[in-house]
Amino acid sequence: MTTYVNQQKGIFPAVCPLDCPDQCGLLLHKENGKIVKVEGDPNHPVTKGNICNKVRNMKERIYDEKRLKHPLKRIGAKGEGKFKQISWDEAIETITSHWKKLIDSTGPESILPYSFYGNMGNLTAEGMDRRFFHRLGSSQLDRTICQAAGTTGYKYTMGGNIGTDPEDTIHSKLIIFWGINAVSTNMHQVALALKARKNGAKIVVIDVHKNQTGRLADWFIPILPGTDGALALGLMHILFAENLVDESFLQAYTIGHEMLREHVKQYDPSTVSKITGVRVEDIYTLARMYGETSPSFIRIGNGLQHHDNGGMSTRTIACLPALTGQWLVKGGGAIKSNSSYLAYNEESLQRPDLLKNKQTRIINMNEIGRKLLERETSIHSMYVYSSNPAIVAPEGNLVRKGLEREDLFLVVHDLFMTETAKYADIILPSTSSFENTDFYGSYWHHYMQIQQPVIEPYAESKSNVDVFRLLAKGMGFDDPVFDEKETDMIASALTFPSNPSLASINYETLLANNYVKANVEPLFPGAIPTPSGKIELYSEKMKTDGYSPLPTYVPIMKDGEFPFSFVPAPNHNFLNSTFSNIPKHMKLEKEPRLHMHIEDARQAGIEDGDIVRVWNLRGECKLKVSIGENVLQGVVVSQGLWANEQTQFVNALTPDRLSDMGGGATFFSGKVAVEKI
Ligand SMILES: Nc1nc2c(c(=O)[nH]1)N[C@H]1C(S)=C(S)[C@@H](COP(=O)(O)OP(=O)(O)OC[C@H]3O[C@@H](n4cnc5c(=O)[nH]c(N)nc54)[C@H](O)[C@@H]3O)O[C@H]1N2
Ligand SMILES: Nc1nc2c(c(=O)[nH]1)N[C@H]1C(S)=C(S)[C@@H](COP(=O)(O)OP(=O)(O)OC[C@H]3O[C@@H](n4cnc5c(=O)[nH]c(N)nc54)[C@H](O)[C@@H]3O)O[C@H]1N2
Ligand code: SF4
Ligand SMILES: [Mo]
Repeated sequence: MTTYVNQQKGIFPAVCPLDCPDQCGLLLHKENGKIVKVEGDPNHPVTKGNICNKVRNMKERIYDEKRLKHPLKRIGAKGEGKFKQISWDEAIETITSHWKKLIDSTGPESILPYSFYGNMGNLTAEGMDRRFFHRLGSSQLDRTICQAAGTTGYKYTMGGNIGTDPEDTIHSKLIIFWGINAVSTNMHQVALALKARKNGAKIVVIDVHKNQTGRLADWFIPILPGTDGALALGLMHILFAENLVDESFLQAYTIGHEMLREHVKQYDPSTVSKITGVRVEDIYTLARMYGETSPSFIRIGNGLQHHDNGGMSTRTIACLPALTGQWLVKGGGAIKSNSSYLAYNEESLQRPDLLKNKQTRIINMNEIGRKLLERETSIHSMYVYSSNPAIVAPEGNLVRKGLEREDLFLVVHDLFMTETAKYADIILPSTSSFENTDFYGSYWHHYMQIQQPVIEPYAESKSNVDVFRLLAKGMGFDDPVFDEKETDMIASALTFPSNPSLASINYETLLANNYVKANVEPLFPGAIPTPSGKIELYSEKMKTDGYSPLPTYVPIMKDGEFPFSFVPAPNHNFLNSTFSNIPKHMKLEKEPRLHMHIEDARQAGIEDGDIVRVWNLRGECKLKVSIGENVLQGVVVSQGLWANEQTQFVNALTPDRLSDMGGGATFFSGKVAVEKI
């Protein structure tokens, strides 16, 4: 079946595996059995032949000399990075015999899986691994590091991850990028917005940092971190006061609009201006622009979600399109995530029945450092795959201390010797996605896609699916689910009548077409999957869950006595910490900077290009300052998760507090001091 691998030369379809909403269709050019070029599939309706620089240069990563070639066993001290080569047999035997002993002495819950979406393929990221850990009865991981707060908040309003079809946004006349650095993180939404702009659309960007996306805007609105909910409430105040709402939509498709109308009276523009740093006249202008322009579209990003109040902010912004009836207009509405449209049969893929109704404990991944250090939590072994917690997790110094624990048996499966792998007892080499079979669903566009292996596994590397098969064998699990072929796993995952959007998506249609669009029915009239079946401006469920049932502004936490809000966001040429070790990508990115307002710098006697110490009670790092007016006073921003330099380790400073909803991360709600060295 898998014929691509055997062909030495040709052009083969592929999917970008990275954790990026665009999920591009790719073409891999092969010569002499090796990938020589990666390009965007010109026929893919969303990719349209354009891909980002990161992935155009992907072959640098696939064939980087530093890729792990064999399983390794630690011979030096924890974290020292000294290892010796071992065989797969020895690796699996070492892991499973250790785990068997642990299960006998401290029980299966002393073992914790830790993973995220380093590869978005469903079999790789949440397939065979889930089967294995369910069968093992280990602790489970709550995978909250990315968009958990916003997902929960959006769901209270809209019922699920449902939003506008991005392909329709070429019809929009107003596009608001709200807390998203789309030029770097969702470039095809930018391409669609630029098309709309040619037809007269305005692009507004609301962000704490005037980065590439802000610079592209027709209007950039700077805002203070964590205050977006207040701005949205201020807009609602004006929309109601000036009769810019769509009364018939509110009547037909929402609940709670009368209460909301009263409730938002308190959020007058002058109050909101004081909270957000947005000028009163700008709040009026934006509200009137939003109320008078149709179709209007809001792209809600992760930036505003990574705060103490990220759930409520998202829930609040998600109310805006309902106020103006934008859900009925092609190209109107909002996208937080569209993943519900491509929801597949998780039970069939992940087999939670293998847990046999055991209630195992669940560890929130945002608290991993703290949890590894709590005696009573007693995690004795951690198995890390598709993630790099030593770099990406908050309270980074606690994470490193946890990983250093002499009594923690740590296994890491990755393509590279990551910062996390340096602490491992056993390291396993991973294939890249182009070496595997998998299926992919975007959380932004509406296409499901398939990947068939295009190249041979690199050296002795193995896919996540194959490693979990071996671990299952080693543990003595003879359940047939561990022998199921990838293609059968895909076929049954896509057999899911309860999601009618998948009607024309199955293994065969994917194989024939590489990508197939979901059949998405219009949201109205129909069933919005909230408890009431309507958009919930007032949510009884929120009240039951202990929140204000109406959208309400709740400030972020105090976080010590430090003067600056610290926003360490992603950068353009890395994907989280992925590519931060690839020379080409590092060169393109040059070095991390700390963006600081000119007035703040003047007061602290800091000049452009100075190296400063950025610190708080959690840790410190040293960064080169860029002075300007790209951030408001009182805010400093640095971009990128740099892996190799201890001094540029921004997550040493970030809090591991959980957000208001969904147990989400609060990377951007921390405070720091900045001083010249
Ligand atoms: N090039 C590149 N692309 C990526 C990634 C990457 O690392 N690099 N990561 C991928 C992943 S996993 C994700 S989740 C997405 C994330 O991509 P985005 O959704 O764009 O989220 P962030 O980049 O975290 O933050 C977006 C913007 O929010 C701003 N921001 C921070 N706090 C606030 C606030 O309180 N209010 C407002 N209005 N803005 C705020 C930041 O300055 C930043 O410009 O991107 C994906 N794509
Ligand atoms: N300061 C700060 N921290 C952040 C963020 C931020 O904005 N600011 N963003 C957060 C967000 S939104 C996210 S999603 C997380 C992301 O955090 P992670 O998911 O940990 O992301 P990466 O750093 O890309 O690490 C992915 C790892 O998976 C490996 N990998 C790739 N493919 C495979 C595979 O098939 N098998 C195996 N076994 N390994 C594979 C890669 O080599 C890489 O080392 O980071 C979070 N951390
Ligand atoms: S990282 Fe995003 S934009 Fe770049 S190729 Fe992958 S899906 Fe496309
Ligand atoms: Mo993410």
